[in-house]
Amino acid sequence: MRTKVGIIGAGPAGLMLAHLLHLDGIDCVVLEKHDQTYVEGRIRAGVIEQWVADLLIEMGVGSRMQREGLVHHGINLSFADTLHPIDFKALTGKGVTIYGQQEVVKDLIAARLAVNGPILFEVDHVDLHDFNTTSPHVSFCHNGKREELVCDFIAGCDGFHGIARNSIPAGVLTAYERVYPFAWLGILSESPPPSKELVYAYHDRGFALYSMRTPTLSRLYLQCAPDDDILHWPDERIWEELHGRLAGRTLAEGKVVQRSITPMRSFVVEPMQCGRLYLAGDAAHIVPPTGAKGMNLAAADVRVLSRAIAAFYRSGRTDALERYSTACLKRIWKAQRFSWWMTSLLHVFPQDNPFDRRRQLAELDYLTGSSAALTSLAENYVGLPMQ
Ligand code: FAS
Ligand code: PHB
Repeated sequence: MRTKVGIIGAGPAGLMLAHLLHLDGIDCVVLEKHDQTYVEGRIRAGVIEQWVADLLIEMGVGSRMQREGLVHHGINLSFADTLHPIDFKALTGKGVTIYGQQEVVKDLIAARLAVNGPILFEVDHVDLHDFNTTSPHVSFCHNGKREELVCDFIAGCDGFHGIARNSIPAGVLTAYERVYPFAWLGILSESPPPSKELVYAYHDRGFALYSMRTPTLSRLYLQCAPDDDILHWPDERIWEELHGRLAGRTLAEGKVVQRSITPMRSFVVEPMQCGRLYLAGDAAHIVPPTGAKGMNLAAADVRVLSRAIAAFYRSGRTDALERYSTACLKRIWKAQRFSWWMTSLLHVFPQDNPFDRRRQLAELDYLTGSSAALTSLAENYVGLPMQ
């Protein structure tokens, strides 16, 4: 098999890259280890920054998002028994779109299949070779047969637990990491959310987030212990905590149709490339979901990578490819800072003492009373301008 770009992983990063390259007339092949149903059923992010929503529409894969997505003009902060609405539209002129990551993935896979773009599901034993040469290749098994994909570039879009990052020789990458002393227990519940827009709650009993997928399907999160077991969280206990941590609103209960516990970490590797292998999305960086940046950063990486690859095929120029890491890392570290700040502001840290609680409450009080501080929160949340 021969193509221009071999893409490992059919998550938001890999699929968006494939469609952006297709729109530039550049051939690529997507290799995914799971089957289509699994990939399209995975519950993850739900907040799409304004420029990402605009890009999905520009790419021609945004029509269902425009029909079914929820456009929000702000969020709410809940603390000290009070709910504080924050109007991003008034502060920045922008908002966000609430539309499940798996819906974005479904739309991108449908677009890929509609243009007969090669996407192979259920591949395994994926190995990357010779990416320090001008003709890298990928070996893998598909339908029990060993295959070889020869290409000009490899895009490692295979997430945090993928093989691409680990294929880079030791000593090339530097990793930066912070692991948080808590996790998120997330549920999907057939119930209306407590507010039309998201509620981020700071409470002595721990953080809580009241998000949604539709006006009748809520996505709710609770701060829990990092090694907590989902079996220790029967529905009654989950609802008791969700009621207990919410101020100024009543919460309707419903049937819990999905539940999971997600560890919390901040992680970045530098550089995000080695020879003709380019890392994008969670393969290169992880943010705690408090800032809702995960999927949006993946989109930013492949926006930069697709332009750099297109410049190479258009004019043989390699400068944008050489600058790929530097260009992406500027945005990634700002998103890391914002996600760490939101996480530090809104979670209860086991090692903290009553002084820290008062400090967090004072910061929330300052934040909700200062247009300067609110504007900083708003512009980071809706998405900083793409360079
Ligand atoms: P992904 O992990 O989405 O995709 C990588 C793909 O590569 C997967 O389909 C995987 O199966 C495939 N793959 C892996 N190894 C492979 C191999 N060897 N061969 C072939 N394919 C391979 N962000 C938020 O903003 N809000 C949230 O609430 C939120 N919740 C999250 C919950 C969880 C459990 C996780 C893990 C992440 C969550 N995130 C959230 C962050 C999430 O949105 C990620 O940032 C986003 O999925 C990143 O997209 P990709 O980089 O495409 O990686
Ligand atoms: C979600 O809807 O899944 C969601 C929203 C905001 C976050 C994280 C997750 O910060």
